Amino acid sequence: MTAPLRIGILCHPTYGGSGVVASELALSLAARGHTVHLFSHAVPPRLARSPGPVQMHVAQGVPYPLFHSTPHDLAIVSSILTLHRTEGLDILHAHYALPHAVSAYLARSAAIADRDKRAPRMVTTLHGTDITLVGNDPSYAPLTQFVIEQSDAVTAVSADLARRTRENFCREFALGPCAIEVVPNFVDVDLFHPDAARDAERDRPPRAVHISNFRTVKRVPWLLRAFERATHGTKAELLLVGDGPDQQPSRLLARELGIQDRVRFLGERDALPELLAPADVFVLSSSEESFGLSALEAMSCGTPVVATDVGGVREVVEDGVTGLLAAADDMDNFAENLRALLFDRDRTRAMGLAARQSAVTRFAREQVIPRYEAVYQRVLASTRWPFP
Ligand code: GMT
Repeated sequence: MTAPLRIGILCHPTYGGSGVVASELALSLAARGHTVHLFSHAVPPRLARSPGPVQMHVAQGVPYPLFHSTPHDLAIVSSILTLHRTEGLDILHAHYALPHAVSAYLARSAAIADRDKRAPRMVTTLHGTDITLVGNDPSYAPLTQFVIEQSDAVTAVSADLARRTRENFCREFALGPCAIEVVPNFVDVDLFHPDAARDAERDRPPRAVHISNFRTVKRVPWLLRAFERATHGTKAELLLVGDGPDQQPSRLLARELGIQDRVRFLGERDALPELLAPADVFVLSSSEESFGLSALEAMSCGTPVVATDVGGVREVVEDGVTGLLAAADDMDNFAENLRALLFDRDRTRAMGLAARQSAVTRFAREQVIPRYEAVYQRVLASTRWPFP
């Protein structure tokens, strides 16, 4: 346990991914005695259902006819400044480079302009598409690079993401952005537990489960085709949890493939451990995936993973031990892996035990949170420019 700090966390209020990581981090830091403020344009669902003592600042900004959309990222900067000028903040921790590292940079710059010797230090955590898809688009790339370079510390959720960030964004002359530290995502292994739901239906058909935001990168239509190939002529079922742009097209495709009776679209749910623990397999078919937080939550529930071998997925899922991986363009292999695990309960059980073990020993929340605290302590001890 380190000395209590005043920490401001900036994040997207998403149902999954970085919104979950930021909310769980905020709650864990508060439980460890830090004063934690969370800034977003809405309350992230994972925070909303917790009684933890995190102070939430919803900054939405004022709509004005000149604005095409309300700039809530600027309202977040003002909200941070108001708090810093009254109560003080030691750390600003931005999750997902855009726009949060930009907001943190602006808030820190304003505090420095105040000639405030206690201007907060700025930590940026890169999550994935902020580097691989959105952040490296020419419309944002120079800004992404700038805020990476201006951060007092940068962390990435996998070694693969750190490598890709270095390749795409690190310049020789910069002050130290290449020292990107890998701090992996984490899981509450008590909440995401194999006993989260006892399986009453002993004789039910084999079941796969998928959780995502149904964006193109998750390739849910591809998953439906692979599932059909793996389970043709069987009663195996697929539960799809979450919502997003590809949900409606996927419903139509399930009908077209004739699997509509075996595929259920559950929408966004809070009861994730109860859905993950009884499943035989968790499936993830992304074309890009820096980490795969849902796969880790499944592993913690003792459910092995069938996934595409992209990005940082192999740092989470050990091929042949805690799950099976296939090349992203190899649907035959993916379907073969899915069939192999869905219809061999002994093998699935053995891999599920290994998955749980891996989650507990490598990704438990208690192991990862101190690594963020160490980053905070390091940047606070640093005398790096531009602090007065
Ligand atoms: O871009 C997305 O689809 C969402 C994004 C996010 O910021 O929530 O997900 C990324 O961050 C998660 C939390 O660190 C990782 O578990 C996901 O793998 C990552 N998504 C991708 O890389 C596609």
